[in-house]
Amino acid sequence: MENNPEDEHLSMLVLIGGGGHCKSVIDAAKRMNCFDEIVITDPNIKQGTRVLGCTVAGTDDCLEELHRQGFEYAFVTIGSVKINLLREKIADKVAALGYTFPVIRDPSAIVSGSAIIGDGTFIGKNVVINAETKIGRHCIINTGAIIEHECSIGDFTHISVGTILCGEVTVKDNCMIGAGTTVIQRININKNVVVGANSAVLADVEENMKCYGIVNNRGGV
Ligand code: JB2
Repeated sequence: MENNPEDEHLSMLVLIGGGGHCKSVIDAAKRMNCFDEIVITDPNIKQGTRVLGCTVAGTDDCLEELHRQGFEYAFVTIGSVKINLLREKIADKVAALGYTFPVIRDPSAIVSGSAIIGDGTFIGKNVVINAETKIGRHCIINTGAIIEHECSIGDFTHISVGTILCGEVTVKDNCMIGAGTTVIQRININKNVVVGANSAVLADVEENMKCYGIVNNRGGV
């Protein structure tokens, strides 16, 4: 499932978005030791600027030319603190240009051999992903998150730093689970949900909800 580079040929990667999340991804990508060249596109950072040793090549208008030059891999490094629609829009555009999306997984992460990770997903430092978990495309599983056995995470969902999903939790597409949240076992969180930082999710959450604190059957704090 992991769409990652073979050792034999030059692996060139474009990161889309040069802010804070990009730095986390660069650090992990370098530690993976499988990309020979990494550049960045960003409309708000001057061309030629270096970010952790990687050059800003220009705006997203460069993506077509970079692909022609041999950049085969791309990765959306715009994080988010809300619903991830911009990430989705950019991923569609970049896929149409012919790029392949790798999984970028920091070597410190512990990922079960029976877990399935979708293309374009980031797995940060000290993440644990346990047996038979499925994670969709273009997700962010950020530093120190624990995703227990048999969880299911949709596409473009962001599990923020230090979050714990207990066993058999489902989190659907385009969700943002805030830092330090715990979701107890067998809970279903529907699509487009935002859960505030440090919450405890004890009941299922309907789609398009924003919730925080102790999320119980009364739907709130
Ligand atoms: O359309 C775009 C675009 N829109 C914004 N194309 C490209 N190539 N880049 C775009 N950007 C760029 O994304 C902005 O110009 C900016 O440089 C970058 C976003 O950086 P920022 O540091 O504001 O946020 P972030 O998304 O890298 O990080 C957030 O998400 C992470 C997961 C923060 O909340 C972090 O604290 C968090 N860890």
